[in-house]
Amino acid sequence: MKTKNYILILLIAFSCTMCNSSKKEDIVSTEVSKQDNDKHPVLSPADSLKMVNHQIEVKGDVEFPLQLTVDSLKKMKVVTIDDFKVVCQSGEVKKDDKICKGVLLKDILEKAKIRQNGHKDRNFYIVARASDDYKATFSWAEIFNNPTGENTFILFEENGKPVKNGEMIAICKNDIKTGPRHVYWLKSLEVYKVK
Ligand SMILES: Nc1nc2c(c(=O)[nH]1)N[C@H]1C(S)=C(S)[C@@H](COP(=O)(O)O)O[C@H]1N2
Ligand SMILES: [Mo]
Repeated sequence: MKTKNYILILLIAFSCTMCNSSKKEDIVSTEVSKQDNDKHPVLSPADSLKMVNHQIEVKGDVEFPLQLTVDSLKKMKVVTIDDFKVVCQSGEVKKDDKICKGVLLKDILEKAKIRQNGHKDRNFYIVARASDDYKATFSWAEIFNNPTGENTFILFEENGKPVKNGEMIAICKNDIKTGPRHVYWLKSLEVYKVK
């Protein structure tokens, strides 16, 4: 009887060490993939030119899908944004614009008209996606029921010149670190309902 218990305890102890070692491996592997994701690939001028879109698509759960160019944005209500800094999550200042021009994301979404089924149907999220598949996410409440809605823009001009890295950039001036939701090479604005 005693030996049986002893073997049982040994077995339990052994399986516990196995669990721990596999957990450690998991942590190591996610750390490695995180590092890879953080790397900023340096593209050749030709490759970065391939990332440029002349129009952005507004699609998903909208009544009027749109294809917007810089010219079509200029025909909407253009706003001027002063002193916009792009700050990476690391704290590094990546860009310091004295003046930019753009259109409110809110105005674009109102034009495309989110397909809402009654006033309680407001659990939507909006993905600003770039050609390199970099993306940022906004929520319906942030844009339509929060001051962030008055601070989220699609830019087409920086310091009196067309924007670099594509023709349009999504930004959120309200963010603490503005780098993450600064989406250059912008390709689409996608509206989805939370399932
Ligand atoms: N399309 C695209 N937009 C992007 C990124 C990216 O990799 N691709 N990097 C983001 C990050 S991490 C930061 S800090 C800012 C500034 O990045 P930059 O240093 O490449 O200008 O842009 C953001 N927008
Ligand atoms: Mo960043």
